[in-house]
Amino acid sequence: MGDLPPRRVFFALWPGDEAAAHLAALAHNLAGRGSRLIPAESLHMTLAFIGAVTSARIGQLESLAAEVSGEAFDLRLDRLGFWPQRGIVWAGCRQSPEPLKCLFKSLADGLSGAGFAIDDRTGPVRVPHVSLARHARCRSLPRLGTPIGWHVSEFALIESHLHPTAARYETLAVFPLQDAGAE
Ligand code: 2AM
Repeated sequence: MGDLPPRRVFFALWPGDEAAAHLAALAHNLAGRGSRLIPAESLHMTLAFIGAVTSARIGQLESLAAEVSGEAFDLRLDRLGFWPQRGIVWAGCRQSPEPLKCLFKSLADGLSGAGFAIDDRTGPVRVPHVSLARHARCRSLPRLGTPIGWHVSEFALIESHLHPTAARYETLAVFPLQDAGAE
């Protein structure tokens, strides 16, 4: 029996339907002709991109994520950005919420403890963001009037299936975050 092909996975926060619809509408208004809008059901905030792993290692990722401790929190996206090299229009936070930083740290510690490297192309200073459109050309961005957000009560392990025009994302497992004040 041949080796199974590697699977491309990452951990992410997924918006609820309402926030996703707002973000998709925003993307529609911002991105110019020729850009590739990310559909509402695919919008997400990546926590940690792992990349290609064998199926056997997916079980390991699920076990370490189940050990991650994190608190539920409200995420408010109140800033727009543009990365010209990849033509990405994104929404992010002026200031990262503390529970998001703690969640990332706890997950990153678990990953490095198990020998996984995080491949973060936003650079040494992480920029948590939701990509809204790719291949965009943008001269200027408006200020984001009303922040868009959602209550983050879980994070997920996602598999990315690459297709010629877009990726399709499949949720492999979700991991609940604790409500503040819960025992
Ligand atoms: P992006 O939206 O800024 O491209 C799935 O590919 C998700 O993982 C995307 O949200 C993507 O971010 C993110 N990601 C982060 N680092 C990545 C990398 N090195 N390669 C591919 N995707 C990466």
